Amino acid sequence: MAGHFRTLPPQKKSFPAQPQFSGFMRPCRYEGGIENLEIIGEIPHEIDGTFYRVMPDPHLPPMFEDDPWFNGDGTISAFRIKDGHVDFKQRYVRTEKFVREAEARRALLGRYRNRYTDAVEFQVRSTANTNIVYFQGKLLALKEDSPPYAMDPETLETIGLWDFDGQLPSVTFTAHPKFDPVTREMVCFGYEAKGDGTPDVCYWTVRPDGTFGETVWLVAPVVAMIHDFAVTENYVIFPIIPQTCDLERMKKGGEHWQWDPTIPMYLGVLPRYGAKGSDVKWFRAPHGFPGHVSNAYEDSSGQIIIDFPVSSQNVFFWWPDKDGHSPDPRTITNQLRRFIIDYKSETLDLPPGKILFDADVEFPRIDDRLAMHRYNIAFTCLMDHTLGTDWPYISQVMGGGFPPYNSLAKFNIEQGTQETWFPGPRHLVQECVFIPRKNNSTEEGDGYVMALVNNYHEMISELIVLDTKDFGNTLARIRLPLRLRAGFHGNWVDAEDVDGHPAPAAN
Ligand code: V55
Ligand code: FE
Repeated sequence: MAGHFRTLPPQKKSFPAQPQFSGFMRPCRYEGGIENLEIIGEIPHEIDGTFYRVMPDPHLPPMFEDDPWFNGDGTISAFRIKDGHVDFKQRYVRTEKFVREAEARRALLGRYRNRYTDAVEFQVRSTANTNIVYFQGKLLALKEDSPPYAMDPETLETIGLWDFDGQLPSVTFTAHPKFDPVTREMVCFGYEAKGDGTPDVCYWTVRPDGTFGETVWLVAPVVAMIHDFAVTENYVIFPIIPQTCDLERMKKGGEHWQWDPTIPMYLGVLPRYGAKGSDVKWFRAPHGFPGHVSNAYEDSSGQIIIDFPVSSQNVFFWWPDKDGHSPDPRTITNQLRRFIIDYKSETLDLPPGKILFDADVEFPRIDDRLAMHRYNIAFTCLMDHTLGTDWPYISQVMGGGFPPYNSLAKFNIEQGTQETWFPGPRHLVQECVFIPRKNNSTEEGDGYVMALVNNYHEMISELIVLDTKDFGNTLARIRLPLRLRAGFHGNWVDAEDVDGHPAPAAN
C-alpha cells in the first residue's frame, strides 16, 4: 500500500538550514489580520476591491531536508482596499495535509508529488499553494495535482474540497484556469488527469451558473508538466514543460519530475467547442521551457497568436536531468516569445517563436478585459542588471527561491516600447495584477498595477500601487509590519464586478 515502505523519520523541531528556508524565505507561519496598514503616498479612492495572493509557507518542518519551495502549505493573503485604506488578512488553507499534520504535530506528507514517500495515505495531497481565483462567490485555492479547495472570500475560512457538485471529471485541476470576459466561462484542464504518471489530459469548461459545458479527454505525447495554458475564442493550447514523470522512479522514492533535454516543446492545440480528444494536434517547437502565458488570440485569418516567456534552460533547476545536471540559477533567463500556429496546417513543426522584447521577463499579466482577444500591453516582472540592485547586500539575506526579478515592466507590443518601474536597490518584486480605471475608460491597460515587493533592507513586505499612465512613479507604498515570503500568483477582485471578473473592453 502507498506510503508504508519506510519507517517514519523523527519530526524535526526546526527548519532545515537550506536556502529555501533561510533569510527572507524563512517560513512566516503567520495567520491573522492587521487593519489600516501604513501607507506612504495616496491610494486613489476609486480603487475598491481585494487583492488576493498565495504563497507556499511550510506550517511545520518538512519530512525531507531538501524539500522544495513548491511543496509549502498554501497561505492566502487578502488586501482589502477601500476609501484609500488597506486592511490585511492572512490564513492557511485547511488542506487535508495541513489539518492532519497540525493534529499530529509533525510532517506526514513526503516528497513533492510523490505519494509513495508519505507517512499516511492521503485522499488529496494538495498544498493549495499556487493560485487563488474567484468563481461564483468563492475563492478557489489551487494546486495542479488536485481538485481546488474552496474558501470564504471575506473570512478566508476553508469551506473544503470543491468538486463542482460532483461534476469534476479529472483528479487534477490546473492552477491557471482562464476566465472568458465575453462568455463568462471558466476554462479549465487537468493533466495526469487519471492519476500519477498518466498521459491523460482533461479539458472542460464551467458556465457562469456552475454547470459544466465541454468535457474532452485527450492524450499527451509525453507524461510531463503542463503548468499554464492558453485560450482563444475558438481554441485551447497546452504548452508542455520538458519535465517528465516516471512512476517507477517515484515508487523508489525519487522525484516526480526529471528534466528531459531531448524532447521538443510541445504545443497541443484543440478546438474549444465541439471537439473530440482525437482532434488535438501536438505541434513541436524547438526544445525549451515555456513559462506563463501572457495572452492568446486569433488574427483576422484565423491563425492563433500565443505569447509566453521561454527559457532555453531548466527553470526548475532543483529537478535536474537524468545525470543530475541543472543550470546555475543565476544564469537562467526567459524571453517573451510569440508563436503563430495554423491549426489546419499540414506540418506540426513550428519555428522557435519571435522574441518580442530583448528583456528577461516572467509572470506576464494583462488587462483581463482583453483576455483571449487581440491585445497589445503586457505587464511583467523584469530582471534588468543595469538598474542598480545591491546584489552583495540582497544575496546575503534573500534565501533561495525562484530567479529573482528586480523591477516591473510595461510593454507595448505593437510599438515595441518598454516602461520600467524600479523599487530601489534593496528590493525585489513579485507578480503584479492590473486594475482598470473606473471613469468608463475602456482603453487597454489604463488603470493601476499592484504588486507585493520584498524590502530586504528592513526585511518587510510592501504592496505598491502604480498608475499605468505614469508607470515609473510609485503612487502608494503600503508597508506591512511583517515579511511575506515569495509567493506565486494573485488576482484582483473588484467590488464593482458582479462575479469578480471584468466585463470585456471595447476592442
Ligand atoms: C509551478 C508551481 C507549483 C507547482 C507546479 O510555477 C508548477 C509553477 C507552487 O507549485 O506545483
Ligand atoms: Fe503559475
